[in-house]
Amino acid sequence: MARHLITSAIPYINGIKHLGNLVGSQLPADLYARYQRARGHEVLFLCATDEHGTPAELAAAKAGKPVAEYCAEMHDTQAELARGFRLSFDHFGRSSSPQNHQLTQHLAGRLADAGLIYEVSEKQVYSIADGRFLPDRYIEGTCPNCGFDSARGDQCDNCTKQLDPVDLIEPHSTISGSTDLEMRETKHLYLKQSAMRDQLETWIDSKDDWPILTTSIAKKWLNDGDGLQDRGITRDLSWGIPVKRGDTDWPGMEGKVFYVWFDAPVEYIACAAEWAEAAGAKAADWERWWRTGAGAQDVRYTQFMGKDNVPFHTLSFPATILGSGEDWKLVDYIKSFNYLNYEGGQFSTSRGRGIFMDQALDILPSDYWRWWLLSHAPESSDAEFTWENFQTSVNKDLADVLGNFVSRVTKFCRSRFGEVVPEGGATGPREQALITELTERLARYDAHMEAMEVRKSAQELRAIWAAGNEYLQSAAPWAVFKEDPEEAAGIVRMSLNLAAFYADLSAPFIPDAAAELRKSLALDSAGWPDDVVLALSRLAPGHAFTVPENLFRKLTDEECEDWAARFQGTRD
Ligand code: B3M
Ligand code: ZN
Repeated sequence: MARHLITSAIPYINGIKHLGNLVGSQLPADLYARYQRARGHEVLFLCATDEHGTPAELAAAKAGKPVAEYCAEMHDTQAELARGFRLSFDHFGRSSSPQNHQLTQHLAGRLADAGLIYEVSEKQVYSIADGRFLPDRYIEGTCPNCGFDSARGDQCDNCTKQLDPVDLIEPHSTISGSTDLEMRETKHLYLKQSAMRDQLETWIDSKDDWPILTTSIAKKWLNDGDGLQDRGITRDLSWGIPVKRGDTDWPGMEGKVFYVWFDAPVEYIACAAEWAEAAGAKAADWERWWRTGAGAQDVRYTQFMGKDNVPFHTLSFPATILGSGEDWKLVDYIKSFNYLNYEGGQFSTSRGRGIFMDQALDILPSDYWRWWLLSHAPESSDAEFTWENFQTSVNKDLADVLGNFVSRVTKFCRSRFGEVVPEGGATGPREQALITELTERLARYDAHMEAMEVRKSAQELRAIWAAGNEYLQSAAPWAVFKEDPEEAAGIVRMSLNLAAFYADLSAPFIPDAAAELRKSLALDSAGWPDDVVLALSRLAPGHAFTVPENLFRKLTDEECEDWAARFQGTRD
């Protein structure tokens, strides 16, 4: 039994996430976590809300609420939506937790002790109209790297370059829109990432199995300009983790907080501590996942994220934990994603364009979305959601292939043999051929799931469903029954076992439908088939079942047109 630590990028607290956010990290991480659990491995799957920085402050201001109150409410909302999408986190934490405060301050202290933090007195953008400094998202302008005109102070969304507010061309305040900005003196802490360049490069070079998307972004920023730049890790904000050196004050840093991207990845560790505390467990219980001295050298750690988050996970966060000189576990594999677009443009949180997690669940059960999103995951390139494609995929894959197969075999069995697995009939060449095909396909499905090839896994699963449909179609027990009820019984038994096989194999993608199917078939436990022959004899003659409700319904042209009109812009 292996041990898998799995984290998804932690979503910003600043509002309900859209489906593009969901498919870029949390959903594929859930697929992988469910798969590894089903294979019998020990899994710790963590996610949290990212509650600091300008995104949180700006969203709270917009909602007219104190930021702490806004974050607490939005955390609950996001947790509820995560449950709605059946994201199977072992813990959904908060980067504002006491554990993260403590650990972030501790790591900063260790970095300072190691000589990796220095103080810089620098001029920063100050807005006269707003009476404050303008860090990160409080300022926007044109990206000096690619010319994108709404680059934020900390990063360009278009080219992923990490920026400093002073880099922006024609900057303005996002609070007031004012361009009446001046440079004022303020002191900040910098992390000497440059000193760790070689160490980071050696580490990244050792990861020859990482996806190209991950390593190409890491290398790009490792070699950008003169090499890895040092990063400011503090901000003039009131909401966040106060700058301290361990638990002692940091002279000159009063009233400042750590930069959100400094504390957010630390939450991956702190979240494990939150998980242990919530479970009434001891420190040793989470440290065995995170500290190599406590057993984490045996852990396989996988992170999931959108491509814009890659620089922070391949460079900044490893710099923090390597620089601490402590025995923290480094990530083993980073699975990153491109973007999902919506009907010929981008999803847009600010313009309300596209489908948001709450709206999606209002109109259809989560399995419909999980299936489409995962089977169209933006892996090798950006992907696009269209209602037409969604309708086709739901109707063909879920309703016509899987749903129809289950419905046909269970209803036919009920009408001829009752709701019980029939006796009689033997396996012949037709069944042998099916078993051979399924054995090959199962091996491929396992290999793709293991490799986190999300689209290929979905394709293989669909092919496994289709193989059952074709078998049932050509074996045609309804026709055989008239001449040879014995033989028909054998076909039906095989088909009912196929349905059971599908319940297990499909669960990581469509957990609710799989659970319903298991319940109807009275399967006592969830399992993972190692051997197709054994798996297809799981339901013995005499085993009682009930015909399930239709697992999936078809989407009509009319409703898809209505939804397309409803989600083209501005939230209701
Ligand atoms: N909150 C950005 C995002 O949600 C950021 C990820 C943090 S991961 C430590 O895409
Ligand atoms: Zn740019």
